[in-house]
Amino acid sequence: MMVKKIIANSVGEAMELVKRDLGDEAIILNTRHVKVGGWFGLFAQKKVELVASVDENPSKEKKKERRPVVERPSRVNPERTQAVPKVISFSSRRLPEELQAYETILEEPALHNRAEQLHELLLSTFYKTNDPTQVQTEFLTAMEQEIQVTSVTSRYVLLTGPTGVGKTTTIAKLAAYYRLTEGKTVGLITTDTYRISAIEQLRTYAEIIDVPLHIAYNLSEFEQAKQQLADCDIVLIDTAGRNFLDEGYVTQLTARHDFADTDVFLVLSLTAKYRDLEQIRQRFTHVPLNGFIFTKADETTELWSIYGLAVEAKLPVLCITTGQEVPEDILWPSKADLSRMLMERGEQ
Ligand SMILES: Nc1nc2c(ncn2[C@@H]2O[C@H](COP(=O)(O)OP(=O)(O)OP(=O)(O)O)[C@@H](O)[C@H]2O)c(=O)[nH]1
Ligand SMILES: [Mg+2]
Repeated sequence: MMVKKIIANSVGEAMELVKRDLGDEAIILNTRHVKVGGWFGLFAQKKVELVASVDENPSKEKKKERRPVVERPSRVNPERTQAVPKVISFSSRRLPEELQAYETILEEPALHNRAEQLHELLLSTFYKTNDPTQVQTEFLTAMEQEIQVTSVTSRYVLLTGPTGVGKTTTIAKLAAYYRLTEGKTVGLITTDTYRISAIEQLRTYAEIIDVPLHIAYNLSEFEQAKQQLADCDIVLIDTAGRNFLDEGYVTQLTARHDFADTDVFLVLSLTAKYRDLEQIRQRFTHVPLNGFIFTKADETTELWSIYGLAVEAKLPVLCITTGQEVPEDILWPSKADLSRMLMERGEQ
């Protein structure tokens, strides 16, 4: 194994030297900015130091392993890619100084399964363009391509999720939005009959927004309520919050509701730990979810859970809530809005 340290004026120039001296099989071990020369700390020049290695006697097996790790993204200008060594694998998690801000982002638990892929995207784009702005554009585009948003497609829309995440408040926001902004006829059903206060909470909203509310104590009453509201454009169904880390509650939910002809959204609070959110999401594998509603975006400094969950579950986002005020604290972001929101919050 030959290891070589190269100092050059730019990353692009350093990569050219690696290619010239060590060939296309070179592995980049580390990249950092250094100050060279000068006199008592004055007039030092800023350079790029790149440590690369190459196996001088690669066995057949090893050669096989060293397949290209970094694929050329198809969107990158082909003229610029000519100068980049074809086979480079990045074995170091360190990023060049210009991309340091991304290191914290890649540490996010929500990005755990994507960190390697995103790390490679960042480095390959930087080496091809030497332009942090272009890197950010590619990073945003990658997120935008993976994350999906959706809208309601069925007449019946059911919200489920852990206790206190904001299901009832969100139902009120949705009811106001569909009735007042979209001019639709809206009905409400609640199957949360465990607490009087829960019924009263929704009844108050129903009165203010001026939409009918039906209370269903069992499956037959639920079916009856659905029929009675069958003329509405949209019927929003509120359910009792449960500790869905306990799989038994997911089974109970499926027993109490008929999901045919219903859009089901899992409501999750962005203030919860990603690991818990991911576990809850996995409990719902057998429920035909149409997507997520994320709440309490106003109470957290980072929103990466949105990306992690949506991408892992391959499920779209319906909306995001941003406060306690009904009806205004709700957002209907596009894919582009979402990826921008994630980045902006991540940088704060
Ligand atoms: N900060 C903030 N608070 C919210 C948001 N959405 C709801 N809340 C608050 O969260 C609390 C619980 O809201 P609910 O709508 O009752 O939650 P729920 O999921 O229906 O609760 P259960 O039915 O008991 O499971 C209330 O104090 C709401 O005002 C939000 O987007 N941001
Ligand atoms: Mg509730």
